Amino acid sequence: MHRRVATVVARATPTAAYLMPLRVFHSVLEPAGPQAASITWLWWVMFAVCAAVFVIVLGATGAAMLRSWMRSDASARAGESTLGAAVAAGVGLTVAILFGLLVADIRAHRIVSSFGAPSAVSIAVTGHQWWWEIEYEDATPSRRLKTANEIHIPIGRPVVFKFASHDVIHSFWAPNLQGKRDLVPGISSAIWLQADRPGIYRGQCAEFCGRQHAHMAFDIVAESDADFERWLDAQRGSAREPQSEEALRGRAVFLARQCAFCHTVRGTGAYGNVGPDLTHLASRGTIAAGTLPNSRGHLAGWILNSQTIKPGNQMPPNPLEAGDLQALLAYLEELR
Ligand code: HEC
Ligand SMILES: [Cu+2]
Repeated sequence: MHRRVATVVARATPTAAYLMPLRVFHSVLEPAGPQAASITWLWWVMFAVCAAVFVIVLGATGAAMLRSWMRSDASARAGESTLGAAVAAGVGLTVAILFGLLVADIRAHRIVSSFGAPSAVSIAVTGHQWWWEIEYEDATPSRRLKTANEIHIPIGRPVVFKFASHDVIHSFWAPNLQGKRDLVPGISSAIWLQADRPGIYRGQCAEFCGRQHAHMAFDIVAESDADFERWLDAQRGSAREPQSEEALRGRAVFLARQCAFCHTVRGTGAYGNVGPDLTHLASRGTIAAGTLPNSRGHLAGWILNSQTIKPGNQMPPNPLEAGDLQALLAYLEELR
């Protein structure tokens, strides 16, 4: 079932082809970790109780209509004596049901909001209009690393997410793994979550944050410990040295244009932080917060004029001469 659904979702959210089979349907009803499972459980409890109440109320209404249609005056008077008892039973049942749902709600909330075992992985997420800045924290500053929009986590271990916002209120929501958490400017907050099985879990900003709010998605890639550590090590490294003449020229273009004012490519002297860190851009499945697949053609379109793709975003158009553009693309594609 996952696979069939995955191809449907693929059209909506681009992913690197080799990762496709891992894409999981974006849904609260397909939980992949303990926090999401408790939310799903609560959803089903509410659904079952409300469905039962709905059927009972409709049944009682139908029965009452049928009786009033068939009854004589004498039986109407007899009915009045049972009316008080029926109302009392209804009120009692309602209170009991609401109390039961309250208990279920508190149970789910405790699981969702409790912090588990001390976790080795701590990820700071900062919301920007309209992308996600991701920083892996580490006690050793040189081992901290920044990336954007694609979050890797190990499976079977709790991961702490710490939230902040750079501008307006955003909301971090990966429905298969956790509930929503708002990113409010000036206020820091945290959640923890855990993924029990490998997969790519789509997330989406869930609080209207401006014109491109709908184009503010992210991916959580849950993988084995070994894969995760390999990924971390690769991401910690500085940018690769250009491997070809063309890429070398591309780096010169990158550094000569304003790109470096807004973007960081570690190891090159580009240390801007208005836009996403591009040190390992080519390792990511998508660009512009899940808006486009990370392919050469899409990158070219984005760089020339991102305003036609995501109007209003903070990156200005870059009219580049064809040779410079090709060189720049060759360089960016080497940033694995
Ligand atoms: C004024 C700041 C600014 C300048 C100058 C700028 N960018 Fe950007 N860039 C951004 C912002 C902000 C984003 C994120 C936009 C979004 O997703 O909403 C971005 C996104 C990108 C992305 C997608 C990254 C990802 O992982 O999603 C690429 C690639 C990129 N820029 C390349 C370039 C190149 C190459 C240049 C120079 C020719 C450049 N940028 C110039 C601000 C800038
Ligand atoms: Cu947002």
